[in-house]
Amino acid sequence: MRVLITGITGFVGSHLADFLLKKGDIEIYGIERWRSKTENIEHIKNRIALMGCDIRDASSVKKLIEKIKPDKIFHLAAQSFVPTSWHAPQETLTTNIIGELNVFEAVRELEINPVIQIAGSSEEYGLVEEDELPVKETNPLRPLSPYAVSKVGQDLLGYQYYKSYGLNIIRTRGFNHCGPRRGEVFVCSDFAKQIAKIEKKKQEPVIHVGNLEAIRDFTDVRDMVKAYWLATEKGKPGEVYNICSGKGWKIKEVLNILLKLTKEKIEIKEDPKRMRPSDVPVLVGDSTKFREATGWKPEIPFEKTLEDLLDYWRERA
Ligand code: A2R
Ligand code: GDD
Repeated sequence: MRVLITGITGFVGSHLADFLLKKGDIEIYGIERWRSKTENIEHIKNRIALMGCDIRDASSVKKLIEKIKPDKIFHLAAQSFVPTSWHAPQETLTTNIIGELNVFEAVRELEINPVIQIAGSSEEYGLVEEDELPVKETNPLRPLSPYAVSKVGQDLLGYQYYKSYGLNIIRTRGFNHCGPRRGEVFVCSDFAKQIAKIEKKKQEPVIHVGNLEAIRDFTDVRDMVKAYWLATEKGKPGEVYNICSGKGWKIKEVLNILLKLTKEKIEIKEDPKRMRPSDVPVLVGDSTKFREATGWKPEIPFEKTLEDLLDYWRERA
């Protein structure tokens, strides 16, 4: 089987490649840009095929897909950081929506029909009312950032290409996920990295934080990539599935778990620059539909995920 992972140099893509390599019998293709950092896939670089491609460039995407003729595509490449989407809304919408359009159009024009997984997001739900929790796939989408809008666009474009052209598109809405290799700007990594630096005396014993009141539903990335695989094996084209643990954690609790893993005495300081123009207050999901379709359930406890993430940063601080 030939599998293409867009976004293989990123957090989720690199873990998905690890997972597929363990399965065996799969040729893995990934894309890189000339300035891509390849640290996340350094350990597997001789076992995967990397090809140059920018997802925003239709001709580059078409040539890539024509060469590989993949059986499955995991479309993970994206501008994935919510705050950046306020500073660079156009780049976010272009990369995420037009990038995906380029994949669909290439597949359509080449008259191939691989299974395509689209990495949507819990951010698509945005503002969720108390009585709508835990959120089901049928909940209204009320996105609160340009990033969230871009993911709604990706999601609906996936639906439309399935309906109009019969493309084998399966949409997943992943709730928050973390673990080793998580980009340093995202909350768990940001806090863990600061703690690791404090331990090495490279930062004063003060941790800088944003909105600690938000509530998020976390899954370990290693469970998340298993779910993405199962989505392509057992999910139904045209359908959309929530992937989540079903448990909400206040960001303050996340910070407290991490602080318990260190002996350092650390002061907490709110940083107004880390506040968002509008932050989604609470996202906790219901993944019954996905669990019933695939038998998936998350296995790694969140505390273990945070421990592994802190160790990851300790090795790098
Ligand atoms: O920045 P790069 O060159 O290392 O590649 C990133 C890739 N990417 C692109 N690839 C090709 N052309 C582009 N114009 C382009 N822009 C970004 O997407 C990297 O490999 C990946 C993003 O990785 P992370 O920021 O670590 O995201 P993560 O957490 O792995 O998220 C995966 C998916 C995304 O669609 C999120 O929106 C969703 O899960 O939550
Ligand atoms: N990044 C960050 N830094 N977030 C903070 C901080 C901080 O110092 N302090 C509090 N937070 C809060 C944010 O305001 C947000 O409510 C929550 O922590 C999570 O923020 P992020 O880790 O940046 O993730 P996200 O929820 O915005 O988006 C991530 O999850 C989505 C759902 O899976 C990204 O991975 C998206 O790409 C993904 O779609």
